Amino acid sequence: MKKICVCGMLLCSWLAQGQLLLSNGTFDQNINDWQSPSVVPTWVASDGAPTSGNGSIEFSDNFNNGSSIYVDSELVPVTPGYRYVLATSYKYMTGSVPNGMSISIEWFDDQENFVGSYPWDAYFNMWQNTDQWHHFDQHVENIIPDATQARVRLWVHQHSQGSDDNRGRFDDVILFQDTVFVAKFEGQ
Ligand SMILES: [Ca+2]
Repeated sequence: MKKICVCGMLLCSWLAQGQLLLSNGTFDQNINDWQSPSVVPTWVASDGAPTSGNGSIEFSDNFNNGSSIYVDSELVPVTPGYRYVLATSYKYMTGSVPNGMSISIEWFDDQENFVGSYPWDAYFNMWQNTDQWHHFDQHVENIIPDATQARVRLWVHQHSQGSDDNRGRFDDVILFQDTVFVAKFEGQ
């Protein structure tokens, strides 16, 4: 509970300063600005993480071949060499726990050419209580010199067998530029 409170304070602080890059990370009214070529996400009006409250995004599949499904945010401007905070709340429900859930950033240049995707180690702890909201956050450095735009990708990883649903719910997704300038580019 203490961690949730701290997170809530930080989110409120960032919201007040207008520094959040994603236009709709709280899903308070809808899931606008998020899309996916692989699944149809749904808006959950009656559930949400404690910080922003009701309104969250959910998607699922039961094509259990070990593949993954995802939903993307809109493209937002980022600055090469800077550090970013990547955070979200997540939840999985009894009877439809996915094989895994994670979050990553897709990086693009000025022309919207894809230039990279990482971090790949941002897998959530799936050994916590079901039917409860949990928090994940991580620092990510923009180490690609041409990466001036980015989008957040929310992942649900499917089981490799069986017919169970893999259902993941996300809320309070944050991409935020930290004040730390890193300037440590790939290959340098
Ligand atoms: Ca919410």
